[in-house]
Amino acid sequence: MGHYKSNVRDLEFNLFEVLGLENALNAGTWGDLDVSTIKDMLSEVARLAEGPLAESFADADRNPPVFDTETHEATLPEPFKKSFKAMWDAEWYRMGLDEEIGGVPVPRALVWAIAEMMLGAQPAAFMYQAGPSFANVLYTNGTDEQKQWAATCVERGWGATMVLTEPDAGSDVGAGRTKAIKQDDGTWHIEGVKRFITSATSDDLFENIFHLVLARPEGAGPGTKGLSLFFVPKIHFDFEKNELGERNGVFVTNVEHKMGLKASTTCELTFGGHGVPAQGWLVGEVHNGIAQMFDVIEHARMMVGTKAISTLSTGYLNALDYAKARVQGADLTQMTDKAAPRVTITHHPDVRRSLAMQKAYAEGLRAVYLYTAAHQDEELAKLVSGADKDTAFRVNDLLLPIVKGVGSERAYQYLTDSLQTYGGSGFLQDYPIEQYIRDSKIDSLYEGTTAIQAQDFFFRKIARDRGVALAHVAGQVKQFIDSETGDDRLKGDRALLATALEDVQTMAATLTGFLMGAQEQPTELYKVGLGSVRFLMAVGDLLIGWRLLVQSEIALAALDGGASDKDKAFYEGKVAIASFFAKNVLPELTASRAIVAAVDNDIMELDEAAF
Ligand code: ST9
Ligand code: FAD
Repeated sequence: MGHYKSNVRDLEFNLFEVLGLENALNAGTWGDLDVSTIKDMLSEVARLAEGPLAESFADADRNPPVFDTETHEATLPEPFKKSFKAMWDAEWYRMGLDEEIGGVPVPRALVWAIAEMMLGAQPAAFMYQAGPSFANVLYTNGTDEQKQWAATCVERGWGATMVLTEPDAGSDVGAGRTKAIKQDDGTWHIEGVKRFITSATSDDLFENIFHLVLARPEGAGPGTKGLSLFFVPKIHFDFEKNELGERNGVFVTNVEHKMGLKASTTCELTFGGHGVPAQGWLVGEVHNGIAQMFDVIEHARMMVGTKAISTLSTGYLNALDYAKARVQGADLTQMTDKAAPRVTITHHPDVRRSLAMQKAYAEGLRAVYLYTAAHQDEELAKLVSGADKDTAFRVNDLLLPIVKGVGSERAYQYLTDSLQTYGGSGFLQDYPIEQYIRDSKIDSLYEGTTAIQAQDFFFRKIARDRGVALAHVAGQVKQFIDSETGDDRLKGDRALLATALEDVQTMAATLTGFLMGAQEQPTELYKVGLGSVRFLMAVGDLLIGWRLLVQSEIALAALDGGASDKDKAFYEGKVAIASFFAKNVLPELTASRAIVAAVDNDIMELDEAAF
């Protein structure tokens, strides 16, 4: 048995009992896909994830890729390549792609449920599998000819990268200096050095790699709006003859040594620095690079959040197994009786508290990412929240920084609780948790750091949206608070949720006040910057609390209806954990509200020397 523990029961619960996916299947959008096929798919992926995909997880960490400066290529460990091949050959990457490029239409919530398990088992392998979904972005944004290329990329199984970052352009993508020079034949020569590029070398996993590169055409304006998106293959390809050609002038010039996620190559990529031009093609023949690249980024941000959440889930399930078996100390009520029987550590209140927090965040965040995914399909969004197409799009946009920003921060935070559950053993490489922690730290960094997610959330997804999506989601929370189902058993928790909603709405109003105030006094904007991560995390807690209580209501009904013995513990766990979260976490939002209300600029006025 490998390190990875899936939670298929919870995925099924979310998809069917909570989101009611079965009702959307009748729309016909996804052919004759039915409930039993979906359940079969989930168990098939779980088998793959827990088995061959997870198998090389630790080995790939201990024997990371080796870079050869002569060939500009890295060698990946063989066991990792075997795991990758097992996943690739199963062709799950086709799920959700456009049919015209070889895809299979399925609901996005299912795409991400499947992705969750692969990401938890072997995240680096999943990331090497980006080719088909990046080809889909080329398909959506490309010219008719480029659409054909996209189909070829999938058919021939090419790898892919997203290429934004430069040494002086990280969060500030618009500071990028990589140039694009137009050629007489309509193609472009790209010149510059990019860094931190994931999967830019991948041994012999693929016959070719296509890079989606942001570069600035000569004479274009500053900032992100002056960037254009280019398709740059590693090896030239004659799409008419279907033949590989010469090496293009884009070379990997370094592979980083990292804290975790070591099997994933993180590369410096040099364009046009080796005597061969790096030839690129302008995507869609339009200069709209940042918007096109955000089609990739939105997928990648969802992927990163799901990766983090999946890692927390397997961390918790591993810790739970350990806690059930580890005997240490006596029950607290018998602490003075030195001869009292020794108990498993699950008997200790503090271990229970910690396991409950891990379970609440793992399952609560899963519920949030799947709710978000439900808004990536018109049919399901309508059923889940009554959102029309436009609202569904906005809700998805609103929730992406929660999935990515809150998912990554909370996963990392509570994985340290999973490690703590093991005591000193957690510090050892005999167990997977220390690697989980190292591998998941990156999730709060790439694809926009948490600070960037928080600003995106407030400035773009709330203020610029004029609060439309936020009001829709808050309306859904309010509807739940005001409903009577679950009777008295949920009354206290609903009251806690009502206070949390009010706290979040007040925080949103406070930050909006600072934003308005900035028209008169620009430094008021600092207050938004000082409060925005706290606000992001608070909204995350509100949504987790809400989705857990929705689950509790469904679980109570199932228990009242006489759940099978097999399901009873599952539902009881749902009820207990929702209530635990409501009582132990939601009240903290009242303190956050007070802190945000009292934000001042003292720290901004402090001389740097005083730090
Ligand atoms: C990276 C990669 O870190 C890490 C991992 C790679 C893994 C690859 C594998 C992935 C596999 C995925 C598979 C999925 C499928 C699975 C299926 C399996 C079964 N939303 O605010 P402005 C646009 S890569 C949409 O003025 P600034 C918009 O066009 C590096 N669009 O920004 C806007 O124009 P307008 C990642 C947005 O001040 C324009 O940008 N690096 C959004 O110029 C300008 O907007 C980063 O993420 C949005 N949220 O620039 C950089 N926001 O306003 C982080 C902006 O007219 N930095 N646009 O609509 C930022 O995000 C900055 O805020 C900034 C600021 C660069 C946008
Ligand atoms: P900086 O932008 O220098 O940030 C440093 C600190 O300052 C952070 O805490 C940040 O939150 C804060 N900060 C910066 N600006 C602001 C601001 N305006 N407001 C508030 N706080 C701010 N890039 C790609 O293009 N493609 C890839 O495939 C890719 N893969 C990666 C894989 C790995 C393993 C790593 C480490 C990075 C990868 N990246 C990739 C780059 C990644 O997206 C960037 O590292 C990230 O966007 C942050 O940029 P930076 O490292 O330059 O940090």
